[in-house]
Amino acid sequence: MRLDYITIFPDYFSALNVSLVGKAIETGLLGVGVHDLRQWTHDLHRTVDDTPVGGGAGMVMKPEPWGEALDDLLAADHGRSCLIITSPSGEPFTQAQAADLASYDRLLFACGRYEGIDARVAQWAAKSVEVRELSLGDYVLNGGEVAALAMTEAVVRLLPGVIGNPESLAEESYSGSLEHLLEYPVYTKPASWRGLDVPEILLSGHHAKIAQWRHDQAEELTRRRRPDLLGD
Ligand code: J9N
Repeated sequence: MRLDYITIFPDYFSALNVSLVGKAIETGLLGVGVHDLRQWTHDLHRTVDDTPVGGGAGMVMKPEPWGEALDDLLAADHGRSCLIITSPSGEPFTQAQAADLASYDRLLFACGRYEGIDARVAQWAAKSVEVRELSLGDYVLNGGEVAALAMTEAVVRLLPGVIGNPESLAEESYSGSLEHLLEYPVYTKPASWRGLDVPEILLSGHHAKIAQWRHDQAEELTRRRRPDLLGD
């Protein structure tokens, strides 16, 4: 998979060289490009923003640098591509979105700042590439960089060969068999630590009873923290 990011803060993306994503880059499973939006400006001050037409607070990102950046980065054919525009007004990014995006050959993230990118940029881009406006969640960030990094990690770990043991993917919250439940609590050794004991059932060796206990725990936790996931 090929990943490109357009941003005015390229330094955020040094985090991509760490951990699983970093490994995937090293092994050639991933190709990454980080692009400073200001390289597509032409004025002395490398201006990327302007005041909103119609009035209002804050600044809006100008369409011209984005247009030129996308012209350049979409010029070559990279296979099935999706342009992702991170925005608090986007569709919610979910595990299902992550799984879907993992099937693309190329993802291009447009990371906005200020009050957003002039709406014509998404309109123009949609003439030549699939565009998704996605939100990381119902809170406001200063820019799209952190959202793009979070989405990247959620997608990349689903690519074949990135996670050593695919079973660990199937068992977790929001996917596979426990689709609508949070994960049950987990323990490791020692069996007793600072006066706190691992639940006895987990030491019993009764696999069916352990599976039942975990399911009950997951259900109770979900009822308490995320009743919206149960839908009843
Ligand atoms: N979920 C989400 C995205 C954002 C952004 S993108 C660009 C600025 C703010 N905030 N929250």
